[in-house]
Amino acid sequence: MSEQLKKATHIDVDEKSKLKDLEEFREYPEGQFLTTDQGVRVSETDMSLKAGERGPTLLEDFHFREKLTHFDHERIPERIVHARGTGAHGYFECYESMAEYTMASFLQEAGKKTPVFVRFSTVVGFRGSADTVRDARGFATKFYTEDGNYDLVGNNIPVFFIQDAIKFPDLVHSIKPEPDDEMPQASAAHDTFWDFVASHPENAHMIMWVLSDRGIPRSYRMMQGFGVNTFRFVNKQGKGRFVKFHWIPKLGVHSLVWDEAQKIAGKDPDYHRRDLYEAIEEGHYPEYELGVQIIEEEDEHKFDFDLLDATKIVPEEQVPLKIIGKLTLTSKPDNFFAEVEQVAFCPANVVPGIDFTNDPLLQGRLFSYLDTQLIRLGGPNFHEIPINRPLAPYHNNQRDGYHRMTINKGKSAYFPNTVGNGDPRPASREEHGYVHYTEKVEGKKIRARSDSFKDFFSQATLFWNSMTEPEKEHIVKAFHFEVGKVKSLEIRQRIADMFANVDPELGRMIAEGVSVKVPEAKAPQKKSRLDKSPALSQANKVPDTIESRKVAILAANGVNASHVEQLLKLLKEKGASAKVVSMTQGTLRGSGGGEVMVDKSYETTASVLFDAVFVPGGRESVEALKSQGSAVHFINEAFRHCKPIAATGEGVELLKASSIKGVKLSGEGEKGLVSDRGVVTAAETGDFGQFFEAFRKAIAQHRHWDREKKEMVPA
Ligand code: HDE
Repeated sequence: MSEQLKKATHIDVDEKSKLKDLEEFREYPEGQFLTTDQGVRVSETDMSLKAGERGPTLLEDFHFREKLTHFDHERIPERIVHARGTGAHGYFECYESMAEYTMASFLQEAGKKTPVFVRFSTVVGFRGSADTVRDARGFATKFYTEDGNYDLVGNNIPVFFIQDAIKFPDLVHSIKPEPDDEMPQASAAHDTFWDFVASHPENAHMIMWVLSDRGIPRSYRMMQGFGVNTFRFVNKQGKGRFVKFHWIPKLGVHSLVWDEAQKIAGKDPDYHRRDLYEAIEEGHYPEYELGVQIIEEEDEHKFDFDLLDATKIVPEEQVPLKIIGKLTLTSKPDNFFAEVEQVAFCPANVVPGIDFTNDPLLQGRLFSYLDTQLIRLGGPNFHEIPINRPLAPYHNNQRDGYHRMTINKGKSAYFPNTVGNGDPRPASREEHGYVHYTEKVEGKKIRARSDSFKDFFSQATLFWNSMTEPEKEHIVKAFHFEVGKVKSLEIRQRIADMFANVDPELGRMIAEGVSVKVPEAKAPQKKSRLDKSPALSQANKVPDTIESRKVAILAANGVNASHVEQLLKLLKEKGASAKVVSMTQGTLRGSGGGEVMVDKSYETTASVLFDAVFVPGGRESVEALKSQGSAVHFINEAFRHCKPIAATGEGVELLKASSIKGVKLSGEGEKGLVSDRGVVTAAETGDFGQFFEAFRKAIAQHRHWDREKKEMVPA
């Protein structure tokens, strides 16, 4: 390689490179004068220039015109899907060299760090819709690598509704608000969507996932991500292998419950966005490991499904995950519009070492993203927008267009040329030129679907069989909600009939909940080779950590301040936190002296915004709480949502005064520590450390589904 070429191609990228690159575009207003867009200082911005104090505004007021005109043009179209989202900067660290499998530069050496920008999103809702709706979540990552930008544009569910991209407009039209009255917002629970589902049995597997707890994540930091489509790794020797991508959150996979999710949508529609940004601000940087499933080309046809069918997973029990690196999110964007709104992901943005497959869903995706971005971002130069600009230098003969920023030097804008010395010139594979994988393809032009794509139910059944009892119950209830909102009894019947193919029991339970006929039991059309895939159940993915969990402490005047203090200290040591919640904000008097600061009143928060509740002792405090409907409701609701609840000393009496039932409390015979299905009580506290450890374990468990049957608790 010539010295000149080396200079042109070699860049050093580290985890901070993109943030440094953005610095050139940041604007700091501190200590500055207000100016027009032309840099002219403005002397007056509150009054327009008029002909006389009571006269008409003059056209020559350039500041007025500029200010209004810019405002009038502030909006751009929202994304057609994934409109509601949030994003963060971070970096990816490679654990071990993957050179054997891929030449992707960011996967060549252990310890190599590459900057990334990630955008999480819901799919269906408009840009201003609530975060906690039932939906799939987008998980899109842009890697700013030495060899150009690589976008891994994934979802939190490993399969998709349809098998062929040509169906995407039909799917999206059916799930978006209905066209006559634009209802409902951010919800699939309406006739057109379920009509679509009933006509497309290939939806069955995805529907099982969306209606499971995966459809209502507790946090973007507690959900998995999947590339969904099968991609290809290609190594330096040109050898290709199939690859599936997985993100695995270090905090485990956790969800909300449906009643809670709906309430949060009103109490804090920004719940997931806030959660992500608060975690980053508090230094709880979200972390996800990258896992890959690598499949040799010779093994392509060894499975009982087609690897190119995006409605199928590759069970981890058949091809284990290889963990190859870690993503850490370390900073919020400085400006939401500039970064989160303007970022443009595209599955076709690949780098040498990563290639496509013939998955017909992927093939359509390769076209659609850039196409939609051309209109959303207003022309062909959106790659120049700071957040989209690669760190790798770019040189080509593309020219002009709206909002062109680059000033291309020289006379030639064509190839080959002699006037420009032949530059910019194509690079060989050795010079990191992208060479498409040489796959042999033959066939007739035909609009058809391979027979290998026609098994619609076996993996939906595998998913169902892999769920624990509570997870199954949640799915059935979700069907009752979604299909119960469908007005057409005929569509409801078609859905019950369709899902009887997944499991006759499931078909029966759906039918019974939405008042249609129980479908006749049918023999399964095709069975998956596996009976169960334990990797599919969230219940098998619970790490022993309470990092970044939020606990509410209910208190009033006369609270045992020492218990509050001890809990706060111990939670902090474990990376969790707590807020004191009371009738009004201000300061509370402690029982043995001292003061406790109130963080939130019942007006400004609710149990649904916490992971757990603690009621400290203090006779006067607990007597007050017992008479406060809001405090009793707080306990009932947390119990109904199967959250950990703890109480010390007189605090146990608030639990007794609430409607919770079916769990053993301290003081009923036993006065010491009692821990029963997530309710941890100690009427006589004794060793606070021991009490805390029981509470900590209950929080790490996240939810205590074995209490769910007691949901008669009014809340
Ligand atoms: Fe997308 N998808 N999609 N999608 N998708 C878009 O591109 C599309 C699919 C995904 O945070 C759009 O810039 C087609 C699967 C994410 O900016 C659009 C098909 C998966 C995001 C588009 C699919 C995704 C999008 C809308 C099937 C999981 C948000 C705005 C045939 C692997 C990215 C945009 C962000 C966004 C098309 C299916 C993930 C219209 C045609 C499967 C995370 O181009």
